[in-house]
Amino acid sequence: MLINRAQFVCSSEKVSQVPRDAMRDIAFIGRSNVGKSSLINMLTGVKGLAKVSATPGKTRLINHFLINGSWYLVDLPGYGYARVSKAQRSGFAQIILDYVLRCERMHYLFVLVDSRLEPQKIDLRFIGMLGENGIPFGIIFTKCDKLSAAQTRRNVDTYCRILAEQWEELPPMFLSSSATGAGREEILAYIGDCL
Ligand SMILES: Nc1nc2c(ncn2[C@@H]2O[C@H](COP(=O)(O)OP(=O)(O)OP(=O)(O)O)[C@@H](O)[C@H]2O)c(=O)[nH]1
Ligand SMILES: [Mg+2]
Repeated sequence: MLINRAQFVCSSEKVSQVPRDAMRDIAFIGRSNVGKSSLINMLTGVKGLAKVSATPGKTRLINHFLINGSWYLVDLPGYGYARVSKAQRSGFAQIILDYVLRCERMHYLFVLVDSRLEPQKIDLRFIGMLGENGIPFGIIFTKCDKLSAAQTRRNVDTYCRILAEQWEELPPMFLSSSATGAGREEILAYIGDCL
């Protein structure tokens, strides 16, 4: 999959406002600050296409980016943002649930998890919810430039072990770094297959 053209189309406050055309969405979700927006910029090769911030909670809306005039990359708000109330933090915002569970445009979802951390409860709950609802998804481990390859591998193995306790079949998994571009080819090839 080659990306020749990437353009911002719209930010939606609600699922009722997302584009209504027949093109498909490939969406990115994960905890606030995990690197969703950075990954969209890395994949498209367009710096600043999706707004990145060191402060969690930057992306609050559903952002559609039209790729090659024929499908969309979708940047979603993060979950688990620490500066909201505890009740909100441990739950998933309605906008996320509406889009992920009910928006028929969504063709495939990538759940981003921070490769540096041990499996986080909120990610496991989110992944569990996707499984229970039959949502097609893969996992992208982000910020792989931050640890040694061996340590990243150990963390991914731990993740697989934890998931295998609940699931017979593990989802597709990818390692990425928006800083080095690692994972770009694999992720784009997989998206190409999905579409
Ligand atoms: N070293 C490194 N830093 C990264 C990488 N990806 C993202 N970051 C940094 O992590 C911070 C958060 O990145 P964002 O892309 O804004 O994260 P997000 O998941 O979109 O965050 P929200 O929109 O707040 O949910 C920024 O400071 C990025 O520069 C990566 O692969 N490597
Ligand atoms: Mg973001």
